[in-house]
Amino acid sequence: METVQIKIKKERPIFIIHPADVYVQGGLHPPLGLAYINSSLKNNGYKPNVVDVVFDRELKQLKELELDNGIYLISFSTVLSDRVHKIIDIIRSKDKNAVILGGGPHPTVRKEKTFDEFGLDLIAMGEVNIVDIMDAYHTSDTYGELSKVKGVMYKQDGKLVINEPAEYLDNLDNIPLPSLEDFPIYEYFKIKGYRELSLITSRGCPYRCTFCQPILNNLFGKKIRFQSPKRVVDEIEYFVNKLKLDVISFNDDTFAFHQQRVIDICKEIIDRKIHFLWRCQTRVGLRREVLEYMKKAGCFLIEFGVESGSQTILDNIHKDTTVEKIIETFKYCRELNILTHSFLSIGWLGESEKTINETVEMLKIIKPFSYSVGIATPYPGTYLWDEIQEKGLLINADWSKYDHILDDASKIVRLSEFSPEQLIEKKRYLESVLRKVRQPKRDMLKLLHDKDFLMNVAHIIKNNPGLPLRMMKLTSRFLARKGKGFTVINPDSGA
Ligand code: B12
Ligand code: SF4
Repeated sequence: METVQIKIKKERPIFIIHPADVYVQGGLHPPLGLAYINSSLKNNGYKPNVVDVVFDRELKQLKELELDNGIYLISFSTVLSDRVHKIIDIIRSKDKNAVILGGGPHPTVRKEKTFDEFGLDLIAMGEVNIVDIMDAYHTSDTYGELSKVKGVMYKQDGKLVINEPAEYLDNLDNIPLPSLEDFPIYEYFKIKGYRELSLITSRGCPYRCTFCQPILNNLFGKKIRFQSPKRVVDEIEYFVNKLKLDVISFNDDTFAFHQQRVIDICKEIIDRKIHFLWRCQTRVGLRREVLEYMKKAGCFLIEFGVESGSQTILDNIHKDTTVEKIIETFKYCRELNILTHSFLSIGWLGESEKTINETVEMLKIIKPFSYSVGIATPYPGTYLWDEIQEKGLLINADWSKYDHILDDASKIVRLSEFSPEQLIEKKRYLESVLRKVRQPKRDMLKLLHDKDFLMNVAHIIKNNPGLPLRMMKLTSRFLARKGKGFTVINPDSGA
């Protein structure tokens, strides 16, 4: 007679932990990766508890929770390492049977090293099947079940087991909507001053910028995958209506990679008469026609990974673009009244007085509406990281400094002729140039007179009567901060 193996299900409390800290965070959104995990678990009969400590510096929520026999899921980037240590210490001190799982960029790229660094029980690399993992922890023979789950590594009887890599999902339309509602979204709205969520409509990026790749390839595979325009707009419609959003921020690595798809998404938004404002991050090189559609569909701001105005630097970092394309794209945006944000960075291999001056010359032409100036940072898992390891250039592996927006990043590595102090000086210099050349008030005024924008806002107000007040508050905040921009809201550093 055939023997049937019966899974013995024991309910273990599951905690999804978002370890970010508003005081060291640039950009502020409920975490999408964890929201996707949350929805997959809920759709499969689990009842995860979300613990978002982003506004809880002292980690009071965790300290006050009764923790026993729990399974804890944490997602983190390198810069959050210190905080994750603290969180894990609290969990371990309160719950002797805790099972702590790590995923997201840092564990994915550091792999087995993360076991020693953080004392995790399991590491998920990239797009894993969370339900399979959780099922394994709810059966009598956990390790037997875990051995079948792709994309994880774990310790069994003190020995490291590395399973084969996860297969990437073929069809992104089949993923359930991210369960963002379980995160304190109203707190996020409150601190930002407007009702914004971020969504992601594609996974991966085929480019090979040295400071970014191959992290994305490791997380999401080499092939870029897209949600269909219909699914994208279904998701937009759901969140706009349910949460009465003012703004959506599309956080795809490069939202407009497939330009025809962007046109199709815009047409769908326009046809369905969904009114909201949106922004996205993408590369330069968009056709004017695409930008026209984007504008009509409510896009008011595009964040471009410009990095430098020196072709030498663009080539060194494998940006695969040209200064001419940057200038052209910014020109189109200005003509169409789309605001622009320019991500800039300095301190690359080959950076010199000459390349900084070339960047200054470009800034005088592109005049971005808002900007951030980062410092070349070798995030682990990038080509840049490998290169500096080989060349023995690393000065500091203190993960808390790994945020390219902050001045401390100057102390991680010396790639150029500039010392850390000189780099900070150059950063300030570029910022002062930007303050002189930009025309944010003019850009805003033009936008406030733009027919498409005004029509869109008028429709949004019908749904969201609180919007005018929020816009007034935002405008005064914007003016008080001399128009530095909307995107970054760190109340501590003001970064
Ligand atoms: C959007 C984004 C942001 C947004 C986040 C918005 C949001 N709603 O989450 C904002 C602007 C806040 C942001 C900020 C920063 N970011 Co960012 N960001 C991204 C970006 C482009 C997409 C992230 C995302 O949403 N992915 C989609 C979700 C579905 O994927 P995911 O999070 O990886 O989760 C999946 C799996 O990994 C897995 N998983 C994830 N966690 C876990 C946990 C467990 C337990 C398990 C089992 C599985 C699992 O399941 C998920 C579904 O499959 C990534 C690049 C990328 N493509 O990932 C960079 C990226 C994550 N960011 C990066 C950096 C450097 C930063 C900043 C330091 C930069 C800055 N100063 O602004 C800050 C740090 C913020 C912080 N506190 O961590 C780096 C991280 C590098 C590193 N080694 O850590 C990345 C990889 C970009 C890069 N190539 O350099 N970022
Ligand atoms: S920096 Fe942008 S274009 Fe370059 S690899 Fe990363 S996401 Fe792609």
